[in-house]
Amino acid sequence: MAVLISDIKARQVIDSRANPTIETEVELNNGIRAIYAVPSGASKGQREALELRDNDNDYLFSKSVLKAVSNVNNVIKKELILKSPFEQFEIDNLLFEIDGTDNFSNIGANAALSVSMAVMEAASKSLGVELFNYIGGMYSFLMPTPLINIINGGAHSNNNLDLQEFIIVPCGAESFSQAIRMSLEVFHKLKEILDSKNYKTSLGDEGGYSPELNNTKEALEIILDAIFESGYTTDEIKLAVDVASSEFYKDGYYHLKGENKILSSDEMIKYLVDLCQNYPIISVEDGLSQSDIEGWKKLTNEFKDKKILLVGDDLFVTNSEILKQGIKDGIANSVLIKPNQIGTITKTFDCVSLAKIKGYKTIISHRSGETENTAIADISVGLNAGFIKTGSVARGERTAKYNRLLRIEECLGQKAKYLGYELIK
Ligand code: 2PG
Ligand code: MG
Repeated sequence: MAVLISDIKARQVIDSRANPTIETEVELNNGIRAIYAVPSGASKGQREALELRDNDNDYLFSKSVLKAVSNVNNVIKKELILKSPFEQFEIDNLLFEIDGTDNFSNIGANAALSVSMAVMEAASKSLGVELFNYIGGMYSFLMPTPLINIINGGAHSNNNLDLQEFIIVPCGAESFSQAIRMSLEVFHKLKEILDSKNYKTSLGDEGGYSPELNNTKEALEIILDAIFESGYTTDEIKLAVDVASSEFYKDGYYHLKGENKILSSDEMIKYLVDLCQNYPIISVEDGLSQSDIEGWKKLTNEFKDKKILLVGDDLFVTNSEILKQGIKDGIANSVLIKPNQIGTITKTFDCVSLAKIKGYKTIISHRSGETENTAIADISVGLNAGFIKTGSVARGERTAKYNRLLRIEECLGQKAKYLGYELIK
């Protein structure tokens, strides 16, 4: 009997920021079922595919997704019933055809992605293989080096920190599980240090601490203290930042409110160069705004001899067309990959493939508003992506991904590789 999609049902559920989101359940005619719930960003790129919200002032602060739910149940479902779940490419193309635009501005990228991912998961379950194996087959072996966000600022917190994410990267670990162990130790030590200095240790949106520190350097210094006091060196644990600078770029200037600075593009580049000279930073994400392309060219040139990832998130929005242009312009050297920025898993893979062919590093990423779903963990291994960014080592929606990776590492056994710093050198 051919395996076919027999039912599709979407509903409204909750994300980690107490906002409504869409989840879709796909059922196959062999009884297999799979669910995917869509995450949501706070600092979104301007050119992301459309996240359809109802904008109904009287209901759930305008954030309900009932139109997206209805689009799955009433528009998409009838087109996909009796299709093979193994034809991911056709299914994802059909989603674009149903929508009629290239950014899902009709049915919503949240509606589309919920279906695309649930179909992929149903197909892998139907074959009885792990999702990462379904994605990458025998060739999947690389455990991602995690970028673990332990201090939250910017749009993910209500403190004064201008930069959005202060991250540790356990580059010197020998395995993914050792990388997690090191990160847990630093995370606990950081709490002790913050407590001892009477800073709040409440958690921000991505599970990192959200202390009232005054500026970027203070945040980096205190993380370094936590690394050293945990008995590690900066050869073993490096730092990374997500500047998320599009959030504070206005009228051609970078407004660092917490630091009370207004910087031109050139000054912002200098600010980043100085940071990287003074701290063991191996990755800078969205160092400049998505609209400051001339600045990006200079920034990339400035960093050309440094072993530092310059990551485009808002800059490329997981869109291979936009990435293609960026490669032509010679900007950045790495790309953040977020499936909900583009709306289907096929398009997500397109972007990863292009990046790899062109020598850009790939970091598979969560969103700040997450769900319990763990597919990005499997995607990171399935594609041998190299890196994953999925928040801190606290809060269930973040630990779900790390725990899934711990299971995958065990499942890969001897075959699992963790490259850490090798990926950057
Ligand atoms: C980012 C992400 C995830 P958001 O900017 O990289 O960390 O945040 O989901 O809010 O866009
Ligand atoms: Mg980002």
